Amino acid sequence: MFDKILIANRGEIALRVLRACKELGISTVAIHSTADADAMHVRLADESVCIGPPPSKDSYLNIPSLLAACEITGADAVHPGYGFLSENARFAEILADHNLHFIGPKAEHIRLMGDKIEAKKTAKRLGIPVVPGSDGGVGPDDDAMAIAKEIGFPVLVKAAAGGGGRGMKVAHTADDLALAISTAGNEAKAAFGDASVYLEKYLQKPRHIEIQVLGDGRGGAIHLGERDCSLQRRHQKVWEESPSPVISPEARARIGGICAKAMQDMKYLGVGTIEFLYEDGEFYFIEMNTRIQVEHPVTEMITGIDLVLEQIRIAAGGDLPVTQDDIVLNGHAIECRINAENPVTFRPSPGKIARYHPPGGLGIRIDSAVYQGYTIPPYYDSLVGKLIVHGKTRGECLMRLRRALDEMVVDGIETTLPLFRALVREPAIIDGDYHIHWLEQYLAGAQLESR
Ligand code: MV4
Repeated sequence: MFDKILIANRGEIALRVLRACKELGISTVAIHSTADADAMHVRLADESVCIGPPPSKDSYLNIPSLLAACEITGADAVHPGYGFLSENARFAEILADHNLHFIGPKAEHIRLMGDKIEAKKTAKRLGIPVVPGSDGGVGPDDDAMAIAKEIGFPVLVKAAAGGGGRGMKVAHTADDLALAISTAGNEAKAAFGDASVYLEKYLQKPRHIEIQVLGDGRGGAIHLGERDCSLQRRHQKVWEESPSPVISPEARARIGGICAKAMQDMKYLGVGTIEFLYEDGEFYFIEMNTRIQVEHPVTEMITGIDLVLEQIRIAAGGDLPVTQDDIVLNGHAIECRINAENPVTFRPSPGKIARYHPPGGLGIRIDSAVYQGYTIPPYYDSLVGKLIVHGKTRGECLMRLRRALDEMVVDGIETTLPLFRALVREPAIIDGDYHIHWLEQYLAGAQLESR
C-alpha cells in the first residue's frame, strides 16, 4: 500500500479522497493555489504545499510544481480527483518516469478513450453497442453525403477530440450537411487543435445512462450498475440517480455484463464510466470516462462500495473488493449538484457563505468542502456541494430529498437550491419521465412564466 498520497485537486473531491486515505491509514499531502489557502482540504491534510497563483494552469495544472511537491513531501502516489489532470495520459506517464504512482487507469487507456473515434472503434471491437455512424473519421476525400445518407438523417457531426458538447452540429437534412461538417470542424480546431470529425445517427430524445466499472488491471472487472444523468444544462449534470427509473434488472444485467466483459478483455485498471445514450430500449455507446466522477456517490450509496477507497487499493495492486454475484443494489439514491449560481440565469455567484446549515438525518449525505464563513473563490467551478439522498425506494428517496432541501441553508451567495426545490415537486421528475433535453425545455418555460 502507499505511504503518502498527494491529492492533486481541490474542493469537495480533495476532501473525499482525503477521507479515503485516512481510513486506509495513508498520510496525505494537500496542494493548493494562493486562492485556496483557507480551504478545508488544506486544513485537514497532514501536510500542504502552496503550488502557485489562482489560475489553474499555474497551480492545479502545473506538472513541474506538482512533481516538486511530491519530491519535497516524499509522497509516493498522486490522486488526481476529477477534472484538472485526471484524464491527462502524459501526466500519468511523467509520474511513472519519476517513480510515482498515478491513482488511475493505465496511460494507454486514458489516451485511447480521450480520442472519441478510437474509443468508439475500441468499444465496437469489444462488443459494446455503438451509435450507427461513420466507422472512423470523415476526411475531405470521403463522400460524407453518401455516409450520411447510409446512416439516415438527422445526422450528428462530432469532433474526434470533443467532449462537453463542443464541436457538435446536427444536420437535419442533406442540405445542412456541408455546413455542419465545416462548422463542427472549425469549432474543434479552435477548441482542441484537431479538426477531425465523425458522423453519427442523431438520437432525438435519449436518456444519458452510464455504467460504473471497476477493473483490477489483470483481467478481472465488474460493473456496479448504472446512473441516470439525463438532467443536464449546457452539458453540465445537475441531478443524477441510481438506479435509472427506466432500466429493468434484465437490461441492467445485459449491458452491465457487456461492459464488465469489455473491461476484462482490455485489462482495464481502476474505476471507469461507460456512457450511453438510451432510446427505445436500446443502449448506444458514446464515450468512456477514465476517472472517478462527480456523481460516484449515488453508486456508493446503493452498492455500499467505497469507490475512492477501492480505486486507491487497486492502484496499489489490490484485488477487486467483491465478485459480480456479491453485488446487491440496495434502494435508490439521488444526487443534487448545488452550485453557487443564480438558479434562473446560472450566472456564477462566488462570495462569502454567511450562514451554512447542511441537512441531516437518515439517508442524507453531503459531500462538500465549504463551511460557514468560507469564501467561494471566482477562479474554479461553482460547486458548493453535493446533496446525496438514499431511500429504500425512489418514492422514499424523493420524500427525503424534499425534506432535506427544505432544511438546507446556504446564505450570502446565490445557489441552485431553489431550482431543486422546484424540481422535486415536478410531475415529470416524480414520475422519472425525462430525457437529456427535458431540463433545458423546462427552464425555457419557467423563464417565460416569470416574465
Ligand atoms: C449525441 C446526441 C444525440 N445523438 N449523439 C453531448 C455531449 C457528448 N458527450 C455527447 N452528446 C450527445 N451525443 C448522438 N448520436 C446527443 C448528445 C447530447 C447530450 C448527451 C448527453 C447528455 C446531454 C446531452 C445534451 C445535448 C446533446
